[in-house]
Amino acid sequence: MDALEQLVELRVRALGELANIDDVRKLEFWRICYLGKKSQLSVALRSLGELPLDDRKNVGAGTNRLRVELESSLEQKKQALHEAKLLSFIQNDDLDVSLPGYPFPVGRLHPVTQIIYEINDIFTSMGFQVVEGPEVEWDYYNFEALNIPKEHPARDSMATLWIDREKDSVQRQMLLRTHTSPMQIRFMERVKPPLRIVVPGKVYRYEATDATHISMFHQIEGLAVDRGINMADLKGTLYEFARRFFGENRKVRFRCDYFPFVEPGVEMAIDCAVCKGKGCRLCGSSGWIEILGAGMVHPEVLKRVDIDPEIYTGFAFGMGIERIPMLRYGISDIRLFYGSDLRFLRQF
Ligand code: YSA
Repeated sequence: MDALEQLVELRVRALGELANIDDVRKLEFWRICYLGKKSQLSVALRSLGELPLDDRKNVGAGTNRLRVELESSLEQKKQALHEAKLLSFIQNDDLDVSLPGYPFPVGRLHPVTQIIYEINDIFTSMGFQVVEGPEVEWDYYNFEALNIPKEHPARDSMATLWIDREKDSVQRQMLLRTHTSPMQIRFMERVKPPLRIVVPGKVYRYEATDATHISMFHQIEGLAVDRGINMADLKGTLYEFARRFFGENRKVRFRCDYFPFVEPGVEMAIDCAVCKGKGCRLCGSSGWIEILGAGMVHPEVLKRVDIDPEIYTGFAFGMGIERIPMLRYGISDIRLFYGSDLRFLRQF
């Protein structure tokens, strides 16, 4: 039998056997036998070079044609077996296609992250740019440059977590930032007015926890510096934020406050969502919850970053983020955000 006759005989045998196969395991044996590396077809292809030149072209083309035919017959058979199996499942009632599938767990953003994005959106729509800064900070940026030198009583209001305090020199002491205000300095060192930024991020304080205080929380800093900025711009911006975030009907209160890096300084509070201003555990019976400190940027702070306070003025604010969703949804304890209780977190 010459090579071409052998191919014809191989084709009849292979397709005949394939037609009788009725399960996937046997199909794999068939594949190895007729298309595998040691199959008659592969050996024939490899030994083409040994044939006389005249036969080589015909036998080569025939072998390749047969390989393509066997491969496509294999695919068709696989598909047919698969469909037959599915059909038998349905006919024997082994498969109920109307059953619901397995639930696929989908993650979501933490409520505090969702709130940060929402606040960012409100301020960016008012022309503010979002920037971020380091959580491990130098004493200089966290305190000194903000008019809070060593031994200043304002340091006591921000119980600080220090890093390697003893080892470092006085100028180079490191800490976990107690507020986002250091980014005012860092940004104004690099960028000169006009400027408008918000800075969201984590801050740390060595504090006892209660319903409204925790030792790691988030703040968002705001800073706007330009010619002719005044207190009305600060109040207008914060009123607009409160109106867009909490709605028209919530009450907002401004009171004088002291921060060494502003002059004058204010605090802003919103009426308590839990007791509707009557007084409860969350608001310490006052009916109000303080959400931010703010004021006009102190001239000394501007001078420190080479901005002339005779030409430029600015306002700044620092808002505690966790207290914002507490006010909006009436959440009575700040610790719920970090308790990892999915029953709480899944509500947002
Ligand atoms: C003031 C003036 C400016 O021009 C700019 C910023 C500021 C704010 C200042 N840096 C600051 O941190 N003030 S603050 O100590 O009163 O904190 C600001 C807000 O953070 C508070 O109003 C409160 O909402 C939140 N906060 C403070 N301690 C907290 C806390 N939230 C949760 N847990 C704590 N322990």
